[in-house]
Amino acid sequence: SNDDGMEFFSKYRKPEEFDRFLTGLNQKFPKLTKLFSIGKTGQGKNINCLLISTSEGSNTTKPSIVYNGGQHAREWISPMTNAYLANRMLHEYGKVDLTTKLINSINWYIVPIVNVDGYTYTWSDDRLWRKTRSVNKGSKCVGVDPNRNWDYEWTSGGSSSNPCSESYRGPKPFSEPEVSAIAKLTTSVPNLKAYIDFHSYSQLWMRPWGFSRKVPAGDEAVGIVNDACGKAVYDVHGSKYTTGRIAVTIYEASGSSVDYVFAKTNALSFAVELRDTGRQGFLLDAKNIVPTGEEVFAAAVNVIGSKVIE
Ligand code: ING
Ligand code: ZN
Repeated sequence: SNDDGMEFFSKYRKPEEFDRFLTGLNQKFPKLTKLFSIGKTGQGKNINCLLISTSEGSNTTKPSIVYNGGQHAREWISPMTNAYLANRMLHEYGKVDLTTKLINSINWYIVPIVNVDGYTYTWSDDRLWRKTRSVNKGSKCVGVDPNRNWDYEWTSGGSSSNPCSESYRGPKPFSEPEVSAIAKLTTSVPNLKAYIDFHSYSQLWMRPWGFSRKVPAGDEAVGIVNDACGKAVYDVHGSKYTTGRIAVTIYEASGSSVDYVFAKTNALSFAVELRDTGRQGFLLDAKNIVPTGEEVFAAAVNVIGSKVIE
C-alpha cells in the first residue's frame, strides 16, 4: 500500500496505540522485523521491542544498535521519536540506499517505552509523572527514577535515597523490573556498537559520564561522533542541540543507563534531550513530533549507523 504510517505522528498516542502501531509495522514488514517483549513491568505489562534486521535477530556477526525511549513517563516526545525512527527506516527500505544498507548490515533494537506503567499513569492520572509506579516499602511515595537505578556507580551523586524524591535511586540497583529488562537487552544483543536513551527536554546530545565530571577513556572518539550528531540535527531544521559530557552539560547524575552501557559494552552511548528548550517543556505541542523525528533521524540513523559500519 501507499500508506507511509505517518498518521500515527499527528498526535501523542496512548500505550495501547503504540502496541497496535508496532504490531502493524511487524505485520507490514514481516521479513524485516521481529516484535517481542523484553520483560514485564511492575504492573505486569509487556515492554515491547521492535527489532529491525534482515537476519531476524539470529545474526550474531552483525553489529547491533539499541535505542530506547520513555524511561521517564512524562517525556512524551521520546517514545514518539523512537517510533518515528522505526517507521521511517522501514518505509525507506529498498527506496533509500543508505537506509537499505544500514538495515542490511545492522541489527536495530528499538524500545519506544521502557517505563510503560509510568507512561500509562501520565494518561490516566498525572500528566507530569516521571518515575516508575513501584510501591516503596515504608513510604507513602510511589516510584523509582529508572535513570538512577542502573547498576554502575549507583550512589555516586546526583541521585536521592528519599522515596519521595523525583530522582529516587531505589532500594538497590536494578530493583525496577523495567530497568533490569532493558539493561539485559543491552548486554545480551550481539556486538552492541551504539546506544541512545531518549529524554526531553532541553535539546542536548550528550555522552558519558553522568556520574562524574571526569573524562572517560576513549572520550575523544565518542566526542567526534557526538559533535557530528549535533551538526546533523542542526542541518535539518536549524535546531541547536548542545553537545558534551552529561555531568558538565546538564548535571551530575549517577546510576544512569548511558553510564552503565558505556562501562559494560564500550558502545557509543548517548543521552539525548529532545525538543524544546523550555517554552513548552514536557507539554511540547504535537506539531513538533515530525520535525523532531526528522532531525533526530539524520543523527541517530544516518550518522551513527554509518559510523557503526565504517
Ligand atoms: N534528564 C536526564 C535525567 O535522567 C540525564 C538527564 C541523562 C542524566 C543521562 C544522566 C544520564 O535526569 C531528564 N530530563 O530526565
Ligand atoms: Zn528523562
